[in-house]
Amino acid sequence: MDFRGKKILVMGLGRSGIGALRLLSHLGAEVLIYDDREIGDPETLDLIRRAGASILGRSEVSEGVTAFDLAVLSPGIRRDHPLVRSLSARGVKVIGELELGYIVTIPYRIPWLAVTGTNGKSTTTRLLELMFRRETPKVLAGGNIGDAITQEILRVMEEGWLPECRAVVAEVSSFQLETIERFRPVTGAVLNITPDHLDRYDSFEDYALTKLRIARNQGGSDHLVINLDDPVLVPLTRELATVKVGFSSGNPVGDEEPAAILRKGWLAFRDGAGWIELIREDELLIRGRHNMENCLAAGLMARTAGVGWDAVRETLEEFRGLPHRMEYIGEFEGVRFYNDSKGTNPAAVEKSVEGFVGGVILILGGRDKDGDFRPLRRFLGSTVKQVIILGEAREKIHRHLGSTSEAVLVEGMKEAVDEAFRSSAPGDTVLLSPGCASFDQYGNFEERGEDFRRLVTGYMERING
Ligand code: UMA
Repeated sequence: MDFRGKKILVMGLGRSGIGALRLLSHLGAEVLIYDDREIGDPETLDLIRRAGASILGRSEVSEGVTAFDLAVLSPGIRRDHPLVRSLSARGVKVIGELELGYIVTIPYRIPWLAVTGTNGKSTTTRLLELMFRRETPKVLAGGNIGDAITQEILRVMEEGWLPECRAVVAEVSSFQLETIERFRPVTGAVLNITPDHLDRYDSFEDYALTKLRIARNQGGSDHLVINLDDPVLVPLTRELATVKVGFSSGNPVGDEEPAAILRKGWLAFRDGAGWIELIREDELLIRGRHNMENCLAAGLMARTAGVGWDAVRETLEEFRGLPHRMEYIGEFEGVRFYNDSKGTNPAAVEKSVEGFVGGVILILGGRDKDGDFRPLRRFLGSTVKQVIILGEAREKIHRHLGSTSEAVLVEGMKEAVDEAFRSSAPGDTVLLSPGCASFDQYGNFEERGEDFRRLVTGYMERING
């Protein structure tokens, strides 16, 4: 598509909107912007001015005075937003920022590898990017992981190596997949599907089917890496045209042969007719069954794109985890501290806790996203010796945990960390894995994780004098 001279409406001016605005203006489009909030900060206003764009008010978008050639939606804006509905009703084509990035790269024939799933997306995306990077610096990565994909595409364009780019590695969310049209990764992955974002979707099924849109345009020459242990995901992939490549860390639900498994402490991959025991679980720096699944998925994706075994193995050996995702903070008097602030739903907490054998002091809580915490009961008195529950959802979580006497309810992070230091003994693990959003007390999960890290390290320093 030639964007020159086209009138394009960018809706939402967060990370995705800014990426889309900059890319489109670089490609010669006339960009108009709409955001529900008033855009007032000087930096953003300066960016808009430099891009030659202008901001429209609600009525200017809804009344149809301007004939837009295209509208680009930020993932946080729902498709049933009144303005999106009015645009669609007027026949304006509406695509998401991910789709925009994809169509801009079509002429360059760069293979896209895309990771989705409820949990583990960012770790898997980063692992896959690092696997490529062992072989070439010319790999482009971004998406839901943080750097908008359009932003990265523009950077690579400006640096002049887009035509030689070996691969685009993208983390894609269900929100982004809602608004794709031509998006077709040569390799996709769906890591798992468990309830999340139920405030956005009509039902869990609706959410699950949105995730599967990653394979919507795939054909017989493309690959989809799937978790064969996932009872929701496996049946949904039965009719797909793509080549399915499965991994399993324990209990496959169907009869498909896995191509990568966690077996007797080894991460093993099928290679042709045989199996390669690539690396032992205890040689890795990251922990937990979910992380092993991320490693299997990233390894499989890399192999479909021709990355060598050495690159896969070396990456797995050296990877220390992402900040706020089972990030190891340190040890104090025999107690280890982990920051898993990104664990914002109960399923993520389960996976994180499963990485330990016992002695876990679990810090839970925050803003509830209609989560079901009852499955966590099975850990009480076994893996988890104490639960510290904070934030807005603390009463509900406590109820879901059967009002256990192993719980302590506190207001915020400071009290939670004080309590954790007070009640831990050598050999224990203090794990912040909240199972909730952070917005009751923080701007985002990063701020929450940083607060935890700061409190823990501050405590250690004070006591060490
Ligand atoms: N806005 C409106 N109307 C609305 C909603 C939002 O005008 O109804 C405006 C806001 O005022 C704001 C802008 O849109 O100015 C924000 O857009 P956005 O919510 O799409 O956020 P971005 O900053 O563009 O960040 C998005 C992703 N956010 C969401 O999907 C909610 C980021 O994922 C992603 O890193 C970024 O694009 C770059 O690709 C974050 C996320 O929470 C990490 N993702 C969810 C998740 O992982 O669970 C899906």
